[in-house]
Amino acid sequence: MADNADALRVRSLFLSDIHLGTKGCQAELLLDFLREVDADEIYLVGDIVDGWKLKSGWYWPQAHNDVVQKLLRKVRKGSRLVYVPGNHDEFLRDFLDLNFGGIEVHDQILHESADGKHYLVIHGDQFDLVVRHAKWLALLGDGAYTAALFVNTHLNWVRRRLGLTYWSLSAWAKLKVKNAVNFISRFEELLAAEAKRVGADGVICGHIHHAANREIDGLRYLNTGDWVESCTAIVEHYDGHMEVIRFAERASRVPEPRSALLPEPLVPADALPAPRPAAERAASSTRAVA
Ligand SMILES: [Mn+2]
Repeated sequence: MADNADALRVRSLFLSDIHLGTKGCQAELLLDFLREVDADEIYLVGDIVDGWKLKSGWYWPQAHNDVVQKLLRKVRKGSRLVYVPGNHDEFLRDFLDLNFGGIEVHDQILHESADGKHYLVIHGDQFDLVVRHAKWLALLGDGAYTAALFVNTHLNWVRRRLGLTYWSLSAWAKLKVKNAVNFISRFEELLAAEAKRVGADGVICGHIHHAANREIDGLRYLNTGDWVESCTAIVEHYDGHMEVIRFAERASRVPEPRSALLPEPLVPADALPAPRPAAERAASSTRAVA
């Protein structure tokens, strides 16, 4: 069934923030990764194609085509493919709950793992406005929070129709590194809270290009990371165990320096909090594909 007899077979594979159509996309590494992993279900958790960038200048090399072909091939071989759009491919939000030749498109969806847990799968950009204005929204109460979620989505729809660009998280974060670190932790807390609100056991999201597998307030917070900088994915094994795969760390080819290419890293590595203790790291078990 697998393209590659030695491929790692997992129950589910979660990928986000690939940004096909931009020079920063690590399409070659992603192709290598897709050759090594097969999954019953593949979730594309947003910002797979960068529609905002494509509009300002067409960049679509063969490798980007190959990624699309590789994913479609997996569908033909029996994988279920669920596409949850993000802010950079929100043109797909006009086609929600449709099915294109075996590809399902949903704004958000619940994934049930092999061990019976429910995960809210959502890109996460819906919370940008709330994250940035969390303090005064908290003062205004529940209604303001819901309104901000609504405004966030519709404001971007209008911006897109007017040909404007999406508010840039990385540009905003660069103004102040401390902002970015705060943004990440507030984003993580909000997404975990959203999972709780919908009655799920955890959340699987993307958007901030920062892979994670940790517990927040009794909820499992999983972030798929990205294929611009970190080359990470989440896999669910057949026992329901979730794992972050950091492909760049084991790949023989080291990615070229991305300094000149956009999008840029959200937070410089040295600005991030110190690594967690080894025991805790083991618990969230990060390892490369064998
Ligand atoms: Mn995004």
